[in-house]
Amino acid sequence: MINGKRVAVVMPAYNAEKTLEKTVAEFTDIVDIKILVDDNSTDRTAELSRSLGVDTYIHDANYGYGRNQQTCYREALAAGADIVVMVHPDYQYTPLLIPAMAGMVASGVYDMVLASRILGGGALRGGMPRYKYVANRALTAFQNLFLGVKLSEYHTGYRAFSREVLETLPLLENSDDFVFDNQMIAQAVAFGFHIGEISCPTKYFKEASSINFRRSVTYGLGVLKTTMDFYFHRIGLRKNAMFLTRGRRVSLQYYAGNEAAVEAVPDATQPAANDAAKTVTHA
Ligand SMILES: Nc1nc2c(ncn2[C@@H]2O[C@H](COP(=O)(O)OP(=O)(O)O)[C@@H](O)[C@H]2O)c(=O)[nH]1
Ligand SMILES: [Mg+2]
Repeated sequence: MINGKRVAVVMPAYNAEKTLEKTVAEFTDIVDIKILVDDNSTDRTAELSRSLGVDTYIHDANYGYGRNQQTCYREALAAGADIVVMVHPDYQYTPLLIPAMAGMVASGVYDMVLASRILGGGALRGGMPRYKYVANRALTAFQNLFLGVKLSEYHTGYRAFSREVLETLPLLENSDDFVFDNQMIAQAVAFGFHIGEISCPTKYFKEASSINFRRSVTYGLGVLKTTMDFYFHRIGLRKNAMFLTRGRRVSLQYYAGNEAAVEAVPDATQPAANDAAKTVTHA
């Protein structure tokens, strides 16, 4: 709790077994709700998550990082969160900054907070590959120009949101892939939310990064497209559901009439039924 507001931390996970425990160990007691969504990992991420007392949801297929976040936010809203912080379970960003980020949202000054690896200048020292750094700076300059805001970077995976942001943005119109993160910032700008930044160190090591050069190029092209989608929408050339109030949003109605969507998985090692992981299907 901060300022009487319930804080949820959500972790979109894929094969995070080696780094999950270290990540969760840095959660402080302001965290009321802990959620992990396992995107059909091939390792023991979900079992470990459950044993650490984290509410665990398992996708019945590998739907991608964007779809994973849709489940994360839906479950955080369902659990009654007022503030939601996303942190990656790969220990790339320290969870020690969760209270600071959640506090900025709880203050009411910001609706959304990004933990920037560029502010403070630690990205290269933390081992960010040079080509990623250069692309980050160039894409950031490009987006600042077309989105009309001034952020130090758009590509961090460490963010905090107010409940209102998650209920308002049409997140179901976004990509299932990594560019989801970028689309979400463009949407927040389009809907007039106030975005704050905080500096954050980053660490690049084997388990913390699976995005290779090819996937980075796909992501970069997606960022360019997102920027143009935003711009064309804004000047009225081509409207895009991603930026419309009637775009599809994360909704708790998702499960209504679709009981098969979430099914409790019995687990012999967990006597209490509500401790069991749930399987989530997006069929
Ligand atoms: N849901 C989902 N998450 C993924 C997938 N691949 C990676 N991730 C998660 O996305 C986050 C970012 O990926 P990562 O490889 O660390 O990217 P990088 O740190 O930017 O190089 C990590 O927390 C991963 O667990 C996937 O196929 N599905
Ligand atoms: Mg990573």
